[in-house]
Amino acid sequence: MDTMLDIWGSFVIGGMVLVAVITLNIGMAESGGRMTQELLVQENTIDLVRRLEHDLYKIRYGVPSDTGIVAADSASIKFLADIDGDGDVDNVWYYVGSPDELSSTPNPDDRPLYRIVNGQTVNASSDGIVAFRFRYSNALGNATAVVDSIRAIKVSLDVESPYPYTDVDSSTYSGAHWETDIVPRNIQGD
Ligand SMILES: [Ca+2]
Repeated sequence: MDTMLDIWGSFVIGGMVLVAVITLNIGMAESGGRMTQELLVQENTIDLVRRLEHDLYKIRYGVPSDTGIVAADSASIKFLADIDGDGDVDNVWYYVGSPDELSSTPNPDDRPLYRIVNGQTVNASSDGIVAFRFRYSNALGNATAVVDSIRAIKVSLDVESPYPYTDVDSSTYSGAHWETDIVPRNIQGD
């Protein structure tokens, strides 16, 4: 019960901050086209970050063994968690693809972020991620690549619209940057 309160508490606080940011940006938007693009980018970013925070916070939740994170590097993370709370442990894998995999969009830099749960691609994102990075730290706050030592995960991402501002020029894209630190409760050691 405490865990659920923590999760919803962090969503509500995160949501309030994002609403404030969106309101500010609406006030500053110059043209209708630009505003629509920025809103779309921000909505996509919010959805993506919520999903990531929800999943990563649950690492090793409902897992009877000591295994939480299975593999981790700057572009991917594999972990065990009962992410949907149905009593069965799930295998979750996030990884960033390459821009070649989104060659259908005019933006030359956007790339997909894949979310694979139990071998099936669920909610794969093609939301205009142009940069994405996981960073891991141990109990002392130092960077680590040892999966058993990881206690916190920093996610940073840059998102751009898939299409340029057609009413301004053809090489400018709406952008948003996000960084979040996630401290999954169930990998803090005993
Ligand atoms: Ca499950």
